[in-house]
Amino acid sequence: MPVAAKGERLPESVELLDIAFRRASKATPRSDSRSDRNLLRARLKVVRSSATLLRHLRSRIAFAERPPLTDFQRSLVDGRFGAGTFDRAIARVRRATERIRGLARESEGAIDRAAPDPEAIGREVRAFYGRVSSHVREIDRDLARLREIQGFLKARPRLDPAEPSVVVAGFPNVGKSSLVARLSSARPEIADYPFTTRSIAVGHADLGFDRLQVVDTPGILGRTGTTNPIEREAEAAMAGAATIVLFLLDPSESSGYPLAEQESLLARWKEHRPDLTILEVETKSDLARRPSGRLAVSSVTGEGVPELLARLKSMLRDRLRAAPPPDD
Ligand SMILES: Nc1nc2c(ncn2[C@@H]2O[C@H](COP(=O)(O)OP(=O)(O)OP(=O)(O)O)[C@@H](O)[C@H]2O)c(=O)[nH]1
Ligand SMILES: [Mg+2]
Repeated sequence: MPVAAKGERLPESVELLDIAFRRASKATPRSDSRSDRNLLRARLKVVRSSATLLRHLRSRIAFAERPPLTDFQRSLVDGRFGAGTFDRAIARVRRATERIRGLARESEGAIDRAAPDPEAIGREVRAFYGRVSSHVREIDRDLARLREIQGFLKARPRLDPAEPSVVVAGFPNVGKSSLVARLSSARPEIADYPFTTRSIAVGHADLGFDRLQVVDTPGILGRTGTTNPIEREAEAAMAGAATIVLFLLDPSESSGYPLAEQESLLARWKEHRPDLTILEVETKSDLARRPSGRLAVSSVTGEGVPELLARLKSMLRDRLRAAPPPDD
């Protein structure tokens, strides 16, 4: 049995091969003829070990297939792990399962042809184990990645793609979570320092005709080349927003960030993603007000919140009207 140093996890491929080969070695075919038993045992080894491997590999990718990832989840995964990483890992695992299936078929034929020579049969089984092992070891990093991605998604809310959603975004500490708590059922942590929110969270708001998913995100600084995974998660949520991005600006600057920097982040997003529907809102209106033409809200006094909800409602109604009729 493979041994790992204390506290260290064995690579999934090593564990998996160990289980598959151990299970296969317990094959005890019944037959009066010794040479029949030899042949059957060898065939069973191939069939059982490949079946165990295939079952495990299929279960490793099942989380991404039943049901398939939503566009929003895909955006989060691409943002965190790099675009294409997920697809590549899935494709490589699928390819390995096909190769193992093919190898098993070929080996069964080769074993039959090698019979009744016990040494030749043994050689074929060992050759099968060797080839299968190298295919499984080759996808070790992909298996580890997929495990990581599965854990990441498990810790994130799953948005319903059939319901509208609004992603609340902006610089750190500008009052995103406070507004999410005002608008929805979510009860996020609120504190007077940046990066209080570390990952996305979702609450629901009742708009009368629809249930709106309100997504809280970590703050974004948007400095080129220095984004950390927490910021990337917020950017991915914004980029993958199904319906509306609520971009918050804090003109009081009590967040600690100059308004000019917040404005320039907003301008960059508008320039690079003209396809997004962005609603610009100024926060902390109890502390600072200025004639900007934007909606102003205060999560402390509640000022502007009913107007904001009304605006969201009318934007969603417009989208519903603009959307093509659903298929029968
Ligand atoms: N006066 C006033 N303070 C507010 C308002 N909204 C939020 N704050 C305060 O601003 C600070 C930051 O609020 P959060 O809601 O945690 O801000 P955030 O944007 O979610 O912050 P991060 O998650 O760190 O990015 C807290 O001290 C809040 O109490 C507001 O409308 N008025
Ligand atoms: Mg927050």
